[in-house]
Amino acid sequence: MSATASPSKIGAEVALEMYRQMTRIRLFEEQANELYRGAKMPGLTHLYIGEEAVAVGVCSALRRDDWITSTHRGHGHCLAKGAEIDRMFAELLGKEAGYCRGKGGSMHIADHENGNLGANAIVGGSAGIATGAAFSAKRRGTDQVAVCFFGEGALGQGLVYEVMNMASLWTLPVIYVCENNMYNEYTHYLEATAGDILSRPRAFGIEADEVDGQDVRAVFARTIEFVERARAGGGPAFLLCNTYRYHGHHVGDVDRAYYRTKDEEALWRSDERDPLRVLGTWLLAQGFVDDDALKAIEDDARAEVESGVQFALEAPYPDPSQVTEDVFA
Ligand SMILES: Cc1ncc(C[n+]2csc(CCOP(=O)(O)OP(=O)(O)O)c2C)c(N)n1
Repeated sequence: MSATASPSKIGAEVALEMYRQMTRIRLFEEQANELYRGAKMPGLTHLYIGEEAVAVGVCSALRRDDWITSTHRGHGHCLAKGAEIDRMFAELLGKEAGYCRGKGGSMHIADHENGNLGANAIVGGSAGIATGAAFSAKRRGTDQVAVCFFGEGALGQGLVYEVMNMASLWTLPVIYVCENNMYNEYTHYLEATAGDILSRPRAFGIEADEVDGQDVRAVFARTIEFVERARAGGGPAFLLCNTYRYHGHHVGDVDRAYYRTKDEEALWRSDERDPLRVLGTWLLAQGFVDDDALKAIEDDARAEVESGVQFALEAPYPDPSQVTEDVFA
């Protein structure tokens, strides 16, 4: 591990920005849940609460012109890569001001200006897009890097292995970030994923490692190393982040006792594992902040979320005449 990448060397400015981003994501998601519960959002959504350190740790290691591809649980990735809260809410509510002019919704938010090539409702689907972006960067001779976020459920999809094979053969600048929140919908991953996860990328000659996905500093430090290596022509990498989703598979999955226990949920929500608490405790211990400063960050994020959702609720829907625009068949 290089000196600059060591978690203990991460300075106050970077750590505080990561805390701010994780807080924004947490509060955005809580508000998205309220929109669903208040029947103000069409359809449903998959909350990222509990996993914030993965998106923020990874995206903090990227440049704006680096790419990401995301999943059905993608709000955290979009925000961490630079999306604005008001346009995110507008997209969730199907409004014209949204990132896809209201036609994408929660599971299809793309934000090319910030390097987000899009969320994707097809499990594993975005692996091909990220690998293609990395291929494009290599062919054009840029030093951009692509990151592919996916849940461990995508490890059952053949596409992921086809593209890892190509990425290794062609030394592509792509990083596969597996967010193992332990459940594929309502099934524990050990019932669906055979053997050792890291052996899979390693079989293709891809450098692979795992980190505590609740510790944003650990995620950030390892990602920086992989990104620097990929930028310098060192090829693909695979980062397994062990994490947990606090809520159900989607917002309607409220009765979870038949597939996981309340004790397990409480353990992951504890001060020792909650990603915001883990970073907040570290910031306080380092003397970088006091309780008031953390509270101020939360207050600012809450105000941003409140004005963002108000903007979206009041924003107009697209005109019906646009219904066939941007439709490809
Ligand atoms: C190809 C495909 N198969 C099945 C589904 C239905 N489905 C949606 S989410 C999901 C589970 C995904 O689990 P995981 O990849 O671990 O992500 P997580 O929800 O845990 O973030 C499934 C099976 C789908 N969207 N796409």
